[in-house]
Amino acid sequence: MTSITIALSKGRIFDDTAPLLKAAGVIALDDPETSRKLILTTTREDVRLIIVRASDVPTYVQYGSADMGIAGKDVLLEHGGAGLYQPLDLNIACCRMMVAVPDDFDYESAVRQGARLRVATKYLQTAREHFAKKGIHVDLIKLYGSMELAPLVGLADAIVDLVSSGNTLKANQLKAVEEIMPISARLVINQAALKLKYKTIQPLLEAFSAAVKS
Ligand code: PRT
Ligand code: MG
Repeated sequence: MTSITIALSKGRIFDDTAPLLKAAGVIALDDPETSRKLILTTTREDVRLIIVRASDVPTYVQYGSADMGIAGKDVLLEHGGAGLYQPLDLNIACCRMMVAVPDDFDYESAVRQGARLRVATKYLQTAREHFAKKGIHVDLIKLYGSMELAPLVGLADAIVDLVSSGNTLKANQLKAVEEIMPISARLVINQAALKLKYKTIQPLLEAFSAAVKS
């Protein structure tokens, strides 16, 4: 029997992925929110799940410790995608990558004047590429979370972050001024595993694909 390991993060990715996994007959035997187990067996003897940090999913799949994984496009862009086959947009965990500034900051005029902006973000690659394309001069400051705080305490003029409802921006007197791109979660597959385990992976891929469409 060929066994498949799927890497995913708990929280919104796990919640949104559960119905897709179920369509392929995969139901975790423990709840990752309450269990401390990092390896979850499932209703399918040949499929197990490993629970990792969202930003670590591509790494586990790249090195073949997981055959497949589910990761946000934001995470995949920062990782670079080496060794990963990305066959399917799962259309889950959707949000938008945005530039945001304090309510009272005139972003348009700062850009027009060619001001050098300090931008705090977890998404260095994506931010660098975006501002370079627009010809906006930036100093990027790497943060690991809670980017919304940075402009409030003078660390940055702007942030690049994910926005879904917009409530976090609003609660911190920030406004979105530019959309960089829409974001959703993707299925990623280790390129070598795809070849070696094709007979097991292909039906899983088809089940996910059908579940996404329905
Ligand atoms: O939390 P951890 O540090 O472990 O990692 P993570 O934040 O990368 O993981 P997680 O589970 O929070 O997010 C996993 C994936 O969900 C991300 O990689 C995105 O692809 C996707 N996703 C979808 C989001 C959001 N929506 C989202 N709203 N990820 C984060 N957010 C955050 C955002 O950063 C901001 O702080 O939610 C806040 C904004 O939400 P609103 O609704 O107030 O606009
Ligand atoms: Mg988070």
